[in-house]
Amino acid sequence: MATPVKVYGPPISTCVSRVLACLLEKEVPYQLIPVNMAKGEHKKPAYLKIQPFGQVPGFEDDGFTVFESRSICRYICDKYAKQGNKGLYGDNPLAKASIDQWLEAEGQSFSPPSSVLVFQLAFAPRMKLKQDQVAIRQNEEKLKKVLDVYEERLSESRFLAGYKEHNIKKARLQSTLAALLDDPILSDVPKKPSLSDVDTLLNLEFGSAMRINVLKLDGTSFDVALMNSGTVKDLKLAIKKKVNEMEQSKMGHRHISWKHVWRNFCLSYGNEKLLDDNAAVEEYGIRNKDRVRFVPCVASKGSRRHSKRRRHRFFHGLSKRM
Ligand SMILES: N[C@@H](CCC(=O)N[C@@H](CS)C(=O)NCC(=O)O)C(=O)O
Repeated sequence: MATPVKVYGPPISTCVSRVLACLLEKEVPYQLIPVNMAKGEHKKPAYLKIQPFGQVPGFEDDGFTVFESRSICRYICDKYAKQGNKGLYGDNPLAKASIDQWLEAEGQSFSPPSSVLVFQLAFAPRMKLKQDQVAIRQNEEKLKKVLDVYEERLSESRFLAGYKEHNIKKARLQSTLAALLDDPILSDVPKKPSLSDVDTLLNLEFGSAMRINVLKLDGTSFDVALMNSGTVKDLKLAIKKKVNEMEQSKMGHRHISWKHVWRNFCLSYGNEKLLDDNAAVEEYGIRNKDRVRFVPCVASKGSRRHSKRRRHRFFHGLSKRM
């Protein structure tokens, strides 16, 4: 039976426990060798042969030594790739690179301020040392910036690091799709098409959907695709999606309050206002390649909650925005 790997140092040290956590995940048997740091054992020549900087952890496997806790973890993951948590260090080059980058960020950006804070806030009082308030403030600031980055990353992904194979395929597909959608021939296709967008576009090809031109207040227009059986409400949704997309593709995306738009404007076809959301657009006589336009609509009395001045500001903004 192979001799267990040796880890030197007290498990209370975060660097030692980092290595222990990795060994446990990879189900690797280990032997924990105590190092009495209070007595300065980590600075003695015998220990310096294992860890030349006189720090814990030290690590030994088959008579070879490795130091630096994160390098020890990488070694463990590579050597014991086929056991325990197999995906711990990534199962493809991109995942590995992602894990490495976050390990570096942890080592270089997170660890320095958090170590100072752990020492100042947890250990200094126990050791009856005076806390350094300046160091605490400065490192809280530094740590906050790092945590903001972590927060941002974790808002879009469950873990800081790693790419699953299917996410890589999805990302590749999305980038190929984005390149394709840059072609002017496909200008109708939304930049992030949903399944129903694709469905509508296919229906456009087969004649069961229509393309409607929408004239804005500033005289410019854009096209939207709508199923032949679509209602006024569907048309409004398609317009909202398209306008939001056009706004997003411009620098400095502005928020449009659609509730207010539809309270003050409606769509019209010819001389008729499309006032019934549930009516099919075909009932208004709208067909493929027809044009609808935005027109001011006098809202019913109950919904006129804004002052004249505020409404004026809103109309003005809308005609500039859209
Ligand atoms: N980068 C090293 C840092 C090691 C480290 O700072 N260890 C601390 C305990 S967590 C230590 O040994 N401190 C005592 C000293 O530096 O003299 C690693 O990750 O292994």
